Amino acid sequence: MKKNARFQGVYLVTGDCLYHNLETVVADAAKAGVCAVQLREKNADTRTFLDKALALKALLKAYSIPLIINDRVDIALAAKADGVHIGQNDMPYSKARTLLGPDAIIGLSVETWEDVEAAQPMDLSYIGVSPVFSTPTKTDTKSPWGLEGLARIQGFSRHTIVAIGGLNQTNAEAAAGAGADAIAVVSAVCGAKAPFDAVQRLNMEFQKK
Ligand code: TZP
Ligand code: MG
Repeated sequence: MKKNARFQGVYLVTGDCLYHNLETVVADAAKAGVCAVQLREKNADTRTFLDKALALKALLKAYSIPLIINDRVDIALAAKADGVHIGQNDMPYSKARTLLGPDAIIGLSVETWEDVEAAQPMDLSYIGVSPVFSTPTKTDTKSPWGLEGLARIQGFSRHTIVAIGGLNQTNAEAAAGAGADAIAVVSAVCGAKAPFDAVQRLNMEFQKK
């Protein structure tokens, strides 16, 4: 049960969109071929978060691209999203699985080697190796894994590996070479003038390896 074929290539995590609104960025990314979209809202109130989730759910349905909700199992349930991405301080995996059911996507961030080991028995859709490189998008992180850490996890973990943190066109190929099944990006797409082109180029770089 090593690889989940759903998580291959570029995975969009939403963030501050510099040039377009959220729905335009997500629609462009969907057209360019992301494997998943995670709605990440660190400051939104519950109603706003849910409304965005419902809008993205409707948008992504046409592309059969899964919508994953960051942190909030209640929002995932209310929006009938495809799953959640949880961190080490969020709802524990076992509770999330019980609440969401056996078919839900559940991704878990791993920040330490202990996290990687503890994730082994869990029925996860993927682990998020966080962060690979330090990034201004999220500053409350533990030490970056680097490409060496990513490769070490790839050699050990039975899970599909989504790399996140500081990934862009300059290092997507190296991340793939170190064992990432997918790269999750915020600023490389949300901060791009042309999100469609950004996803296409990331995919091309990622697939070079
Ligand atoms: N988790 C670990 S790093 C990160 C998250 C959500 C932010 C990644 O953002 P960017 O802009 O792709 O470096
Ligand atoms: Mg979290």
